[in-house]
Parts: sequence; structure tokens; C-alpha cells
Amino acid sequence: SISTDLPHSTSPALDFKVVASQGRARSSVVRLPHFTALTPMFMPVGTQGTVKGMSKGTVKGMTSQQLEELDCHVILGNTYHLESRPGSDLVAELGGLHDFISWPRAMLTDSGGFQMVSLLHLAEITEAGVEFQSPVDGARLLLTPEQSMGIQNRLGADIMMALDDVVSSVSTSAERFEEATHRTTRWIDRCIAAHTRPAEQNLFGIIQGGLDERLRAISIEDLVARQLPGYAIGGLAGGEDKDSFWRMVSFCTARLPADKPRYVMGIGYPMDVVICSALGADMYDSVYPTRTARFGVALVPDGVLKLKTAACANDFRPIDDTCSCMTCQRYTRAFLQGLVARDLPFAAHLVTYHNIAYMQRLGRDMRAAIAEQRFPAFVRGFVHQHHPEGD
Ligand code: PRF
Ligand code: ZN
Repeated sequence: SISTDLPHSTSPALDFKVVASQGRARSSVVRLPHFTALTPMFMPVGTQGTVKGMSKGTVKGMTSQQLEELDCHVILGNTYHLESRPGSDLVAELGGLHDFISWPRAMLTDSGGFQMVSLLHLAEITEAGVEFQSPVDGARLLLTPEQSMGIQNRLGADIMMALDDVVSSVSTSAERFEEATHRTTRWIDRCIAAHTRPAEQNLFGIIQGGLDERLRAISIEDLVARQLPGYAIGGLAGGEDKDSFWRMVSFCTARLPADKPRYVMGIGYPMDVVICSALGADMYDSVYPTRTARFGVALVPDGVLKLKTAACANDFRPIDDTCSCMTCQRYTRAFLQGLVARDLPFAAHLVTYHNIAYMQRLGRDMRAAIAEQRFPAFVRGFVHQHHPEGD
């Protein structure tokens, strides 16, 4: 509906206003210290990783000017990467992350623990925090909730994420999920106590609980009681089946406060972004659009276009003739095929540019469809284009 009684909340560093809704889907305006963002929105990972194997999927070679011209409102910074080099102390001395990477719009930093657990496979979680081996020199390091807040306060992003106990949603015991859910609540209190800049930066809580509705309900109740400016749904996109994934997102969005932003972490398949938005989620991040671009895979209205395939060599159309991005305006599939075949970084750059443009356009299209009360038809059209045979 488009009325005056749509959900609205004000926090010291965030003003959230739903401007239109249809069913459970909503379009909102999120006023952050550095930018006023519109949702549904996809947030690309915007800072280059410095650790081998951890830079994959970042927007390699993209300038902040290009991210602005691509209409990105919020980009992600890599907390741990920045902490290892150049270090949050130096970033703080230089005036914070926005100045350091020359990004004038909003930023979000993750707490760092999840990246350690999922990418390094060397992490061990204890009550104290996330213990891991430094990928730089092999030393044992411990990331506590207090340290994560310290690092994120020094980086100065508009949104910082709580340190959570993330366990893979598959192949873990029920006891481990129970422990992780309650530990995430204990850690949010340590995060809140350690956060020194609540007037300048927003701390979002992260709902955990695996695929267990009882645990998810406990996690939601615990975190919502802390009255945080926004909430993330974590612990998904880790290899669970689509049905469980959608059921969990739906369960959480139905119970999270209507007047706070909802962020589903690690989501980047266009179909998932559309379905989660239909379920009432607002914000997404994933390395998928940028990582897949590095393999020469472009996002297109009917799915993906693999530029490596020989057929592209004689194809003088752009990646997507309905796309107005720089890559589609200037380069053909044939040209890109040649670059991709030779594995040239320029190929990754041009396809990454298109894929971010695609995700930003998807956000704009969803916002317009919700505002114009034609979101169900938009979703049907989107699903039909991806799966023309079935329905
Ligand atoms: N927690 C944190 N970051 C994340 C996730 C999470 O659960 C996910 C989803 N598995 C992606 N990024 N802190
Ligand atoms: Zn394009």
C-alpha cells in the first residue's frame, strides 16, 4: 500500500522509512551518515582483499567513480583484510575508510569472523571469540567481539556488523546450533558495550539458528529486544537446499520488526534477491556477481551468458541489448570472448562492470515495481524469463 502509516523508525545514525509496500515486499529509504540509500538494494564488495584467495569476488579494478556511476549506494569493506593491511589504526589516522578508499557514499563492514571461518578453514570458535591462524605469518590470532567493534569503529563504516557465531547450515549437530544461537546473543551484548560511536555508526545484529525455527525465533527475540537500528539474517547461503533457505528467510522476515532494515547476508543470485525481496527483505551482499564475472560469466535477463563459449566469437551483439552500461554500449560479445579466452584482466573488469550494473538495475526495477503496485507481475515475469519452460 502507499499510505502515510508505512513503517518508519529513527535511530541516532539511521532513519528508515518504508515508502511503498505490496504484499510483504517493501521499498524503503535508508538515511545513513554518508548517503541516503534506497531498497531493495544489492551491495557489492568494494574493497580489494589483500590475502591470497580472499580477494576473489571483490570489484577488482573498479574505481570509486565507476561504482558511483553504477549507482551503488552502499559498498562493503573487508574488515579483516583492511586490518591486516594497512591496519585500522592507519585508516583511522587517515580519516577513516571513506577517505582511505575515496568513497563518499555509504559503507558497510562485516565483523570479520565469518570470513575467517568460511574462507580460511582454520578458525576455531570459543566463548572468547574467533581464533584463527594468520594467513600472513601463521600466528594464532583471536578476534573478540570487542576487537571487531574496535576495528570497525576505527574504519568508520555507516553500518557495522556484530561478531556472530556462524556455523554451516549443513553438516553440524543440533547442539552446535543451540550453542551458536545463544553465543551470538551473548556476543551482541559485548558488541553493544564495546561500540564507541553509536551516534555515527550503526551496529546491526545478525540472526542465527541454522534451519531450526525454534532457534531462529529465540535469536530474533533476543536481538530485537536490544533495539538495534537494523537486523541481518545470517547463517544461510551456505549450501542448504533452496526450499529450506526460502522457508528460513520467510520465517525471519515475518518476525523481524517492520520498521527496521532487513539484510540477508551472502545473497547474490538474482533469483534469490528477487524472492527474498518478495518475502520482505531489503538488503543483500555477495561476491557472486563479481566473482562469476572473473570467469567470463555475465548476468543477463534470462540467466547467465558464458562468454567463454565459442558461439560468442562471432556474435557482434552486446552482452545484453537492454542494458545501458558502458560495457554494453561499447563492446561486443565477440570482443569480450577474445579477452576472456586469453584470461586478460580487462575482460574481468568489463564483465564485472556489467554485472554490477545488472544488480543495480534489478534493485531499481524492483523499487519501481513496488512503488507502482505491480511487483507480483514483475516477479512472475522475472521467474518466467529465467525458466521459460516451466512455471
Ligand atoms: N554472518 C556474518 N557474515 C556473513 C554471514 C553470516 O552469517 C553470511 C551468510 N552465511 C554471509 N556473510 N557475519
Ligand atoms: Zn551491461
